[in-house]
Parts: sequence; C-alpha cells; structure tokens
Amino acid sequence: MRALVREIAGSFADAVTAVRPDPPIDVARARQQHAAYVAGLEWLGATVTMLEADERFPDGCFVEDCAVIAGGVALLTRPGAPSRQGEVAVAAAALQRLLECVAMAAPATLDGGDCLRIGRRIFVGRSARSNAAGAARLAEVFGPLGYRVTEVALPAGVLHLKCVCSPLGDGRVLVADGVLAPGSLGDVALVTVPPDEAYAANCVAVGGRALMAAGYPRARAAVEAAGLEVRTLEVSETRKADGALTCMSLLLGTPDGQ
Ligand code: CIR
Repeated sequence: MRALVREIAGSFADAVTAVRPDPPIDVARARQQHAAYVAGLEWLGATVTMLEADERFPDGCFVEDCAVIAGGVALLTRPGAPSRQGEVAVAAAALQRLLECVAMAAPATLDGGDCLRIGRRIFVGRSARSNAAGAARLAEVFGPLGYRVTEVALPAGVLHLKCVCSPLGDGRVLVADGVLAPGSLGDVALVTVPPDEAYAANCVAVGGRALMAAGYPRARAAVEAAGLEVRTLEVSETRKADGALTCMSLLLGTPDGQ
C-alpha cells in the first residue's frame, strides 16, 4: 500500500473553516501532529510519499479531496471550494507516475472526502462541495470499471460524507449513529459510534489496524470490539481546520478506501 500525503503549509492557519477557530490553528503543533499521522500510516503498512506544501494553498494537506482512486484509475477532482482547486495539480503530478489519471471539468465539483469506496461500490455524498455533475462524472469514470456509484444525501452542516463514516475493512463501514438516513449505505455492514462521538467515525483502517482520533473512548471500544487494533492520534489542529484523519492521505492499493 502506498500513501500520498502533503506537508502542512505555513499558511495552514488560513484554512477554510465553517467557524473561525478559537484559539487559532497552531501551525507548529499541526506539523507535530502530522508527523505522528505519517508514522501512523507506516504502522498501517503504508509506504508514504510526502508532497511539498505550497503556501498559496492553506488546505493543501487535505490531499484526499484531490482524487478518487479505484480500479487502478485516479479521477482528479475539481474541489468544491474555489480556493482549493489549484491543489489538484501537485497531487496529479504525483499520481500520474503511479496510475492512469482522468480529469473532471466545470461545472462538476467533487471532493474526495465525499467518496467512500467499499468493494465494488462507491458512495458519494451530495454535500455543498460535491454537485450532481461531479457525481455523474464519478459514475461515468468508475461505472465501466465495475463500480456501482450511489448518491448519499447529507444533513445540512455535514462537510463531507466521510466526516460521519469511513471504511473499516472487510467491507464494513464505521458510521456515526443516526446521522445518515437509514439505508443510505445499502446493505453494507455497519459498526456504529455514538452520535456524541461522531468525529471519531472518521478513521483510517487497513488490514486489521486503525488510526483513530484521541479522546473518543466509546468509538475506540466499538472499533476494538470489531476486532481491530487501534492507535489514537492527537488531531486538535486538523479538527480546527474542519479536517479529520482520512482527509490527510490518498491511499493506493487498499481493498476499500478513497
Ligand atoms: C475544507 O474546508 O475544505 C478544509 N478546511 C477541510 C477539508 C477536509 N477534508 C476532508 O474532509 N476530506
């Protein structure tokens, strides 16, 4: 498995946020937490490729949003936040060395954080960032490769689908209880976390191990009860930027994932 990550920019404190963080983002602390995240990816078995930051893109470390990878193909996205659309070029340059890459054109918008791949299914959250044309492009690219694309309605205020769920391995999904409409993820097996620990529904799980946000004991217990070994990470600064664990990597070569 390979993981692409991107350095934390010095401008990270200017990341797009729904609510201005108080206290503000501490960039030095964010970099320490990011280093631990990279070590965590290695603990999961990943070979990590680190892309350079670009100060023009405060959100550049959230590389997940720049591509959707399945079946040996990377769909380069057109992120829904205009300030983030320039981030894709750097991820694209790295991905083009590894995979077949295809593009997305206006008016389509799609953030990788809205895309959840479980086996041959891809669920796409219809958030404020990912529009109908983006979902249609996803289906156009991955449908012929044997993937079934299903749209998922998101409640107002949920940034991305994977803010409330993430792949757990073996075809299962970790999901915040009661946030998505019943049946949103079809017949996929669900492991739930309590709604007041919803943030921890975003984990990075590969091969029986999971990286989880620190401070969510019941979510951790649910993942351990599902048979995974858990390592927790401090992600205070990522969270201030409205990000979570999956957002900071693109995984290549996983059975489920982005
Ligand atoms: C944004 O609002 O776009 C960033 N500040 C956070 C993006 C988080 N990415 C993700 O959930 N995939």
